[in-house]
Amino acid sequence: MRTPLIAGNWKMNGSLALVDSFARAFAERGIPATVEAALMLPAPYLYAARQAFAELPVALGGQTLYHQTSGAFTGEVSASMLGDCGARYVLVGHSERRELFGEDDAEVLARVKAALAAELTPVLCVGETLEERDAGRTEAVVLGQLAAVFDALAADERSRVVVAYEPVWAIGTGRTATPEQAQQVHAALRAHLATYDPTLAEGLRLLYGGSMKAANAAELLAQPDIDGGLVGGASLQVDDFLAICQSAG
Ligand code: G2H
Repeated sequence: MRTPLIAGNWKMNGSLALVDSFARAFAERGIPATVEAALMLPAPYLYAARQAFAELPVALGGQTLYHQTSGAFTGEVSASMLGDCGARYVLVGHSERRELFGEDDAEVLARVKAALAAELTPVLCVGETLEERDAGRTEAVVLGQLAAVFDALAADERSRVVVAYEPVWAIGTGRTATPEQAQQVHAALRAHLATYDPTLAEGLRLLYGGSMKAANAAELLAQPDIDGGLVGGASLQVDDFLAICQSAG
């Protein structure tokens, strides 16, 4: 039985005031006990969120990390720094990082390993562009991105990763994959995971991301291989985010 995970990704949005208002809303309204909620925050807000969410059932996460543990890497943030500030999760390989900041599969692998070494749970993001989908290459692309990391991990490391499928053409566009399109890719991802170990495939959580919102979450989350959501735009409105958490319950 996989516990659904609804992870908000604020991207480069938000404020300390928004952190506080989310904490108040979670305290007043709660989420179903069967759902795990997480917020991937801009790094400067993590420590304040650690205080604000201390008594609340909401995990925190970073949106990126650098693969080195420390040193002369001006502007970068290490896995242990994120952990110090309250993060339990960290996104790795989000398409915006791959596209805008040139993170390739080798860098994504190094960052996943750095996260695991610091006891953070990496949320490995994979997804195809519209061009790749139209060329019939969806599965080749996402399974390639998955294998680039999973082939290089030890068995105990693989089981500590969460995978998020985010079709690039559905990110922030308002265009969502249909539940059938998403399920098809999730099933392919799970089948690939089974080639490493059927128990791994059974237990590992696969999130869907890409314009998930209160209005479409329930039917996406009802798919057998969709174990939660990585929610961008809709995670900035507490009503929407809480409604998505309810849909997963
Ligand atoms: C995909 C998703 C969250 P949105 O990036 O990571 O964003 O829900 O805005 O499409």
